[in-house]
Amino acid sequence: MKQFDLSLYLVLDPDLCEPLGMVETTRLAVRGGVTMVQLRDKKATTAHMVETGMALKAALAGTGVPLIINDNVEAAIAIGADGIHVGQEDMSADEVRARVGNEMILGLSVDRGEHARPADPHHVDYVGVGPVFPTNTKLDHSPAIGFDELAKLIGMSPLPAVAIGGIKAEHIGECLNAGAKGVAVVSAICGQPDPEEAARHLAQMIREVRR
Ligand code: TZP
Ligand code: MG
Repeated sequence: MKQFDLSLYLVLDPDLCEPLGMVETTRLAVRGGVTMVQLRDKKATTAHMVETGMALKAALAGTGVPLIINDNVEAAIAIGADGIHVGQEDMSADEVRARVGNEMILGLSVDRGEHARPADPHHVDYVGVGPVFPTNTKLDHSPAIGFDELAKLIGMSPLPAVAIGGIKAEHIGECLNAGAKGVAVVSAICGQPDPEEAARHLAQMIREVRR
C-alpha cells in the first residue's frame, strides 16, 4: 500500500531556498512538521536533478516523509524517489504510470484550464489543485481559482487533494474546509528566515483546524 500524508507538502524551488539551500531547508522543515517534499527545479538538467534528489533522499531517510520529483520521470527513477508529480502540459498520467510502475506515488496538477485533463484514479494517487491565489513563485500559472472553485475542483475527483498557490497559514482553514487533505507551499517555507519555525506554525494551524 502506498502511504502518504498530504497535510503539509513542501515544494522546493532552488531560487527561493537561498541561502540555506534545498537540503538544509528540507531537513529543518521536516523537523517542523512537513509531511511530503517535492523537488521542483524547472531549470535543472536530469543529471543535476538526480544529484540534488539523491541528497534530498539521504536527508529524508528514516523520516517517513516521501520524496516526490516534479516532471522528470527519468530522474525520479534514477533517484529511486517515492513519487512523481506532473502537470497538465507534461507527459500524461497513464504514460507516466507505465514508465514508473505501480509503486510510485503519482500526483497530477489540476486547474480550471479549458483543456485540463481529468485525473484518472486508476493511474493518479493525488491531485494538486490551484493556484488558489496568484503567486510570484510560478510565473506561468493559470488564473487563481479562490476557495469556491477549489471546493468545486476537489469535489469533481475521488482522489485526495492538496491545495496550492499563494497559501499562507491564515488560509489553511478555508483550504481544508474546501475538502483539501492538506496544503502545498513553496514561499511560506522556502523563503522564510527560519523554515523549521515556519513549518511548525503551518503544521500547528492544520492541527487546530482539524480539531
Ligand atoms: N503550482 C501552482 S501554484 C505553484 C505551483 C508550483 C507555486 C506555489 O508557490 P507559493 O510560493 O506557495 O505560492
Ligand atoms: Mg510540470
